[in-house]
Amino acid sequence: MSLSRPLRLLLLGAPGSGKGTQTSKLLKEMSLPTLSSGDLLRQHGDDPKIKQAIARGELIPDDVMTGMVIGDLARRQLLAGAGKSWLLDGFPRTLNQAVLLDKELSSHDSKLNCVVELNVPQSVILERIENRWVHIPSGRIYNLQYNPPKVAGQDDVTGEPLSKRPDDNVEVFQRRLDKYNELIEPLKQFYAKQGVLHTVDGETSDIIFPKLLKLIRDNFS
Ligand code: G5P
Ligand code: MG
Repeated sequence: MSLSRPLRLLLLGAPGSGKGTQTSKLLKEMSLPTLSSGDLLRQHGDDPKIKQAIARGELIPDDVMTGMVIGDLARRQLLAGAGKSWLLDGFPRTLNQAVLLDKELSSHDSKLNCVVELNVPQSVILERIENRWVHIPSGRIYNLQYNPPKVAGQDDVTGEPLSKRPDDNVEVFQRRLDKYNELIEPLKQFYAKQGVLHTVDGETSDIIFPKLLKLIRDNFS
């Protein structure tokens, strides 16, 4: 799909709702720079305090996280003007992060123009997480039922070993979910007021994806 105007997209959704999965599906339809705050932390967050916070399911402080994301967008020259399209997954996830990002993007005339909440029943999510395996260097995601690797335990592209995320266990997952439920409403209100918030519902990523694609096609192509 080609776009007639820049798409600056944020995917919101509970842990395990499929933000990373929708990102990879979208990349098969269009070329789009993407940034997942979780991947960024897992790939570059060598600080033991960051590793510990992730393993406990706690959030990284807003100023640290915002600095990392804005730094990465700037390094990749995605802030260089209003003409670039890109996708954010997992950031912002607090109202404060949203305000800080909004301020930075406003100064580049490139505010988020499409915020999509993936609304998946939380009852179906836990099982997905227990069966998730990841290739940390690329961020590629697998699930033993939904999208298993071609060879058990190995990344499809590099053949390198897959890992379990330290925060993918029942106790930490519940903490992440509780945090999400506590923080999401003010964030949604912030973007609803700007007229850019959309919600797509579905029990599976295959049900959600065509809805997401249609939304983008109807508004940006
Ligand atoms: P992350 O990495 O951003 P979360 O908790 O927001 O983590 P997560 O867990 O990465 O989100 P997701 O990306 O929404 O979930 O879901 P996914 O990986 O695509 O899908 C989950 C699993 O389900 C996969 O195995 C997938 O294959 C499978 N699946 C997908 N669709 C289906 C389906 O239809 N059916 C089935 N059966 N399976 C399916 O953040 C991690 C931590 O980093 C820090 C925090 O500590 C956070 O806890 N962090 C931040 N801290 C502060 N501020 C921020 N902005 C931060 N961002 C990250
Ligand atoms: Mg993810």
